[in-house]
Amino acid sequence: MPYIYTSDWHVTKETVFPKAFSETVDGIREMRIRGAGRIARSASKALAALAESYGGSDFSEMAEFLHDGAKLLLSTRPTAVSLKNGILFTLAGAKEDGVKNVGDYRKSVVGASEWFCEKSVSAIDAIAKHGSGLLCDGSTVLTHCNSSVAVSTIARANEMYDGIRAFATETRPWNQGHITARELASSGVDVNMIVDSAARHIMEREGVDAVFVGADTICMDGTVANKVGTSQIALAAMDLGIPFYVCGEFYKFSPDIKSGSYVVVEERGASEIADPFKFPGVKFKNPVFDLTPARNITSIITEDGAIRAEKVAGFVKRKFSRVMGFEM
Ligand code: RI2
Repeated sequence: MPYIYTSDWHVTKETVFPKAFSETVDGIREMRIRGAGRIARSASKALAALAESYGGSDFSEMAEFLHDGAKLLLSTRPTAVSLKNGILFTLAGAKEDGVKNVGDYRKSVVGASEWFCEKSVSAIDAIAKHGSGLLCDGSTVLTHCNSSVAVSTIARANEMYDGIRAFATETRPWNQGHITARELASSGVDVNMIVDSAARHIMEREGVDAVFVGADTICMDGTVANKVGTSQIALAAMDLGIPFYVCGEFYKFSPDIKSGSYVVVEERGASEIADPFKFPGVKFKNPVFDLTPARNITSIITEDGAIRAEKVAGFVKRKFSRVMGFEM
């Protein structure tokens, strides 16, 4: 295993962080900053700013400061591996290169953050290109939640072809589908918003040709953790013979999560579902992600092209060893 995945992130003392850093941490935790890609880039930029804010000259102290910051960021959203990968890609390079002084460390972290943010954004464009190529004039698609890469894919298809139609689930309880519907509409896509439970019916009656969703974590066995409800849509798509595509940039893959049973599924508060005081005696359960097995996924569209979900392990081995320069 590469050392970065066995790193022991720990807070060794009470650390005081700059206000802007704490605002990013709170923003991710409270979902003002959301979407697997955005939280990864925000965390990476926050660490770069933290490196720049360190005013001392003690390398070990700076390393501890950044690792305490990383630990705090990691605690905000437990499911999306994008967050962990964004942090690791930002901090790991310096250790790889044996950096030992404050100035070089700062440069390394800032440079790695710029590299990661640029690569993660260009991956979205590449996936949109590959994904839109799977559609044609008159295609009808369905998407769930708000994935920047799924939205970009549909918007690009709309630029390339005539008569593209989209259905966006509202995505309870946070209604991220409202964002999707607005984004697609402002890109000129003919979009309908539907309630989540209408997905199967719409797929069948409206002639949906393909489903595109994003990913929060892609396990080595091809299981995909994404917004709760995704796995039911995948099942319905399979039942109806409709291709189900997951859009996944390199940092949505997790080399150290073998299968879905190892994914920590975030559970959020009852008040996101309803006002608990209006339901005396009722308990609430609010898992915000679910797990779609590889067998229900047609393919995972990466920046390098589409791969079969069952082939994730080989892709990760090639991709991560090329990007990070280490053996798995
Ligand atoms: P992009 C979101 O999580 C959704 O699950 C979405 O599919 C995923 O992140 C990927 O988003 P949340 O933060 O990186 O809304 O494709 O809980 O934008």
